[in-house]
Amino acid sequence: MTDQPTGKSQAASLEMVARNGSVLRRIAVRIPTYLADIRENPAWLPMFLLARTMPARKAHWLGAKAVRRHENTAPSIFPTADCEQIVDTLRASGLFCGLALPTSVHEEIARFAQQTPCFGNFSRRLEFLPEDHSQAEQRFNRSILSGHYFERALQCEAVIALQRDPLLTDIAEHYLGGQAKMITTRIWWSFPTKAASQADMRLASQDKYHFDLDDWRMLKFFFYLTPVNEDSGPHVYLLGSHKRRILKHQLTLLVGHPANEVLGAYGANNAVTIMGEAGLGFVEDPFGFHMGTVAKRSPRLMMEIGFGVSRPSRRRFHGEPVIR
Ligand SMILES: O=C(O)CCC(=O)C(=O)O
Repeated sequence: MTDQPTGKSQAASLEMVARNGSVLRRIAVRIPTYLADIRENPAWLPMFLLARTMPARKAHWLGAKAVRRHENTAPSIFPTADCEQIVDTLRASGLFCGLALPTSVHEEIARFAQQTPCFGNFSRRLEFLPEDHSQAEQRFNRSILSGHYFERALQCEAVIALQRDPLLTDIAEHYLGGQAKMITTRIWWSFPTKAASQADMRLASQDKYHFDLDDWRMLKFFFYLTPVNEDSGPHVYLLGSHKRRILKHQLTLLVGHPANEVLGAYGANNAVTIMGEAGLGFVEDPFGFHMGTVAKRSPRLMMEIGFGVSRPSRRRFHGEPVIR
């Protein structure tokens, strides 16, 4: 006699098949990017496999070198920021919020972004001016969730000035150690759109708590270049999750996990939603769980300057995945 599945057990196994299918799709969409990373730098693979485990991370942190002495540094555009206080806050909670870009700087970067064509959904085939977002959706016959500038970001002088600001290097070196080096510079839009595909949502990592594994130790500076409220896709960070990891999240290849699981493990009351005026800057250890949320009504323009401790990847420097 064979066991007949009950309605309940049938529903449970269908749910499991669906969940496994979605996990495989999430891994599959990133495989071309992972293969490109390994080809460019074989040391990326051990990092990717091990840096998610707490023992390997802790061992790696032991290699942090003393901070270098810099002679004749230019004045910072953040004259009142206190490096030591920011680093202490980062160590304790993983997040420091409260940098402010001078108006002239954030306006120059936003103007550059408005006048420069961006690439939709990370695809160089979907090129359009941000003000033409709706027409571009019609022209390409698909919803467009994000618009990236990739290497074009470096055509803007204010971006270069911000990259070179001594405060950013100072904070990165005091937090990550003397090996700290810049590994990313990105500017991108999050656009309100209807019916974004699951694949595009996955690539944009929107509405999904995840941690970053682009290097053993990382620090990211984010700056809002448009005002951000609950309707324009605010960034969310889970305080304290940069130094804890439940075993399940150390032993899986996935970096994104369901909100209920993440909030249950690291505390829903630790979730901070960051909103503010254009020019607001915050710094985070992206090993802590975080996410961008979907822009519901107004677009968000964001800039990131990231630091790590390994040789930067040319492609990852501007956040460009390999898409097929
Ligand atoms: O768009 C955002 O706010 C989040 C970006 C992000 O998740 C990342 O850089 O890892």
